[in-house]
Parts: sequence; C-alpha cells; structure tokens
Amino acid sequence: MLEGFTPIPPDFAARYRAKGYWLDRPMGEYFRDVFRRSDRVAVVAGAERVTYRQLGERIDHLARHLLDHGLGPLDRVVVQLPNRIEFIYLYFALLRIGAIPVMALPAHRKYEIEHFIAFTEAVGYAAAHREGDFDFVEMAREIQASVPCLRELLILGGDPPAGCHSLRELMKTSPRTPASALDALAIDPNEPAVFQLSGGTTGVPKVIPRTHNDYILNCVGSAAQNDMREDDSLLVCLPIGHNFPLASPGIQGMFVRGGRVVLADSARPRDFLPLIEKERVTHLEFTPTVLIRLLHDEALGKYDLSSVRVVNTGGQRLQPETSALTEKLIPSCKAQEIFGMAEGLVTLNRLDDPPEIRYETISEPWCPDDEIRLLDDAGREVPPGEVGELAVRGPYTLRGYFRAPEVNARSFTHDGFYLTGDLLRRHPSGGFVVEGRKKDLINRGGEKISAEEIENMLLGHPAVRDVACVPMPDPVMGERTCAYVIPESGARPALKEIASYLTKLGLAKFKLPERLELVDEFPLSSFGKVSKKDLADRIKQVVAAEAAAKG
Ligand code: AMP
Ligand code: DBH
Repeated sequence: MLEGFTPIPPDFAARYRAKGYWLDRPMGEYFRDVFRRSDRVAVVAGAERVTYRQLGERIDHLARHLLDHGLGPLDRVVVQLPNRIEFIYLYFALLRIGAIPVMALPAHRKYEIEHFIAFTEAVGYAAAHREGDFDFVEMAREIQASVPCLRELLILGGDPPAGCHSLRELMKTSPRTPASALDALAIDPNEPAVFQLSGGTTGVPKVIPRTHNDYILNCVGSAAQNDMREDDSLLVCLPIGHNFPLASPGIQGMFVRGGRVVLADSARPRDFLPLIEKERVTHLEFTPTVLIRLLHDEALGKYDLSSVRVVNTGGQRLQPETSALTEKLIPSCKAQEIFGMAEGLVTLNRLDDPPEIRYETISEPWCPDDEIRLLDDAGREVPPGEVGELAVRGPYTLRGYFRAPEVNARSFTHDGFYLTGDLLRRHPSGGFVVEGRKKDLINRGGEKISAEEIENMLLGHPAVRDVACVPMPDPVMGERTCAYVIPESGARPALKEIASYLTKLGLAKFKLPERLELVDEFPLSSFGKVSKKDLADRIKQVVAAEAAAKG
C-alpha cells in the first residue's frame, strides 16, 4: 500500500465486494473496455469530435509515452489543465498506467501548486503553457528549483521550451513502449487511483485519496441517479478536474452510460449557450452561482434549450426559488441538486420526487451502505428532526486524508466515520436538509476557501497584527471573503495592498479577500477564542444595511 494512505478495513472491504459495489478492477482497465465498446461520439471539443474507440486508442498511445518517460504505478502527477480534449487524454492515460493524477484547478497559482507537488512528491506536472498573461512553464521552472522531485513537465499549447514535453507532440509521435506493456502493468484496485483536493478548513488544502474501487462506484452510482442515457450529452463548463464534473457523475459517469461529453472552456453563459443549442445538450452541471448568472442573462431567451432535461447544481446550497425559476425558464428540465464532497459521499435528488421535496432537501444517499449519522458536539446522535453534524462511512468515502495523521485524528470518529463539518437535519420525507456548517471556511461560488490558510498568510504582512476571515453573504457567489484585521499601531492597510501582497505570495485569485474591515479588537467567544460567528453576523448586517440603503 502507498505509504500515508488509509485503506478501508478488510471486514468492510469484504462486504463492499460481496455486495458488488467494488469490482476489483483498475480504473484504466475498466475505462479501456468502456472506450472499446462503441463507435459513437464520446467527446465534442471545439471542432473535434472523438469517438469512444478513438478516445481509447489515443489514451493508450499517450499512456505508452508516459511509460517511455519512466512514469508508472503510484507515481503522482499534478494535473492543472483547462477543459480541453488533452485533459481527458492525460487523465485517463495516467489511470491506465496506475499513476495518480492530483487534481489541481486552473485557478491555482504557485503557492498551491508548489505545495501539491512537494506534499505528494509528484514527479510530473501538466499545465497549459500560458493562461492570459500568466506563464505556467515559468512557474514550473521556479518550483523545480526548490522541489527537485519534479521531473516531467507536460505542457499544452504554445511552443514548450527544451526539457518540457508538448502534449500535442506526444499525440503525434510514436511511443517506444509496445501496447502490450499496458495490460501487463500490476495495478492494485485497492490503491489510490486519483488524488482529489479538499477546499478544506486547515491551513493548506488536504489531499484526498480515491481508490480505483471507490471512484468507479462513485460515478456508476451517481450516473444512475442522474438519468444519463446513451443518446444524452453533458455540457462541462466547470473545471473538469473537480470531483463534481469529473466523477459525480460528470464525465466518468457519462462515459459509463455511453453518451457524449461536450467541453466548454468557459462558464460564461454567452460562451456555452450556443453549444447547448448546437449539440442538443441534455445535462448541465453548474454551481448555483453559474446557474444564477445564466438565469439572469438576457442571452438565455435567444437559444433553443428544449433538449435540456436535467440541470444539476452542487458545491453550495441551491435555494428553492432558484430551482423553481430554473424549471420556469427552461421548461423541459428538472433542477436536481447534488450534495457532494471530494471526500466521498454524494447525494442526488430523486428526479421523480415532487418539487416541494426536490427543492427543499438533498434527498438521501443512493447507496444503501452509505451510513449516515447526525451528531451533536459531544458526538452523540441527535434526536430525529434535529440539526447535527453529518458523519458518514461507506464504500466510496475516504478513511483518512493522505499523510495527515493529526488532521485525521480530528476528522474521523474512532469507528471510521468522516466528520464533514456540514450541519444537516432529517426531513420527514426521509431526505436531509442542509442547515449550515461548522467548518471554518468560505464557500465562494462552490469553491471552498480555508479561512485559516488566508489568515496565516496575512499574519506575515507588516501592517497586520491579527486577522480573522469570515464569509460575507453575496447574492451571486453565495459568499465572499471578508478579512477583519487589527492593524499594527499607526498602520491603515488597504484592501488593494493586502490583495497584492497575497498575489505576490502566489495565492490563487479566488481566495483573495474582497472586503477589509479594520477593527481595534475581536469579539471573543465564551472560552476566549475569536468569535467568528459574531464577526460573520456583523458583516452580514453591514452588507444588508448597505443593500437596503441602495434600495
Ligand atoms: P470539498 O470537501 O472541498 O469537496 O467540499 C464539499 C463540501 O461542499 C461539502 O462538505 C459541503 O459543505 C459543500 N457542498 C457541496 N454540495 C453542496 C450542496 N448541494 N449544498 C450545500 N453544501 C454543499
Ligand atoms: O463541492 C463539492 O465538492 C461537490 C459538489 C457536488 C462534490 O464533490 C460533488 C458534487 O461530488
């Protein structure tokens, strides 16, 4: 077993196998068979239409190149590619050779990427050459200087400098390793197949191991709840590497069902609306933020969306009003909320439930062996109907973050339930209602930002004596980050200055505080800790008063 990985204990594993949840097949081999069985179109990416069979052949071709370069089972490769066809080639090629893709987001910058590479001891990194005026190759070179394990740079687009591999060149040139080498690799389906990243509540994002067995179940199970069919097509406009568009059900789910994946490189309605019309898209996967933007975009009425059957949202709570408006403006569709986490558990609303239940609840898990408990602060189950912290154990939920014994001691019960930090209540219909959360993070349009991570960085700023970051309500993003700062005496730091300080440290832009409040002291909780609840209430009132004043 990979050192630092916590497997599911053997007695549970035996049960999950016996019940058929775990197939005991490596993901690469499983998807090899999925790709081989059809000549229908699997992916539409720009002008390209790639069939299942072609996809499988190209993945194997790239996988052989990866073997040529000395990559193999359990090697980690940080993947930070945009929503292009090469993402799909590389992701499945890594799975094919049992290497572990570490799913970074395009928005991450040096601070995050360097950490992922160093922490997972990645030997490879894949990125676009440039994005706007940002040069990822230059960043990778800087990281290589301080993290020597990073050996292979796989670059998309541009003209990669010497020492980097061009993904497009690799697709064109013949690999040396014979095709037969692929099926001869020894890949254990109980090992991690993919490393997901948790937005997390600790200083740095945590690494989530997903095994071959559990990640296949994750997509097969959620695709079945999502009514995906062979003639369907899924639009992917969120960053594909995220657990939701990747596997819940996402592209993996759509491939298992034999339908088409339509890639969009932007989550702006004007960019993806023409694709929905042209490709007769049936399934959309959005965050509530992207959906709200779409519903209020005047371009909405200009396109024929009558093919759309299911509009999924996840990452943040979907308000019942937004579900109702979605079904009014796109009358062919049903809004289906997904409540999920990169750590495992994913629930999808039942499409045949009446609207009042679909709008209010997140339903209940589709897998009978997802064990759910709602716990009070002392770890006891709350009485039915009361709010408690969601704890979950099951065949596709992790038993430990990678190489994080201290975090794991806090994040799991002694009997292996993952403590999610989400506060839920059971609904009389049997489903659950999300009531809030305990964890110290800001949920900005579905992207989780660890308050502690930003606070630790800001404490290094010379004008900052103390800082507490809290969520500030926002009608579109759900939440944005507000930094409450106690300045050093005489200092009056400005928001712009704080933001440029964090940017220079290499922090991703979406994590920058969007409001700064200077204060003399923090409200304290009864045990003398900063009361973030009071600070969050305070900024909520300020924002509400400002909105009322504007009318
Ligand atoms: P992560 O652990 O970074 O993958 O983020 C997962 C978290 O996102 C969950 O634990 C929830 O806090 C939040 N989340 C995801 N989907 C929903 C949803 N539909 N409603 C409310 N919160 C959600
Ligand atoms: O927010 C998430 O992490 C998420 C949302 C919807 C997720 O992991 C998922 C569905 O599987």
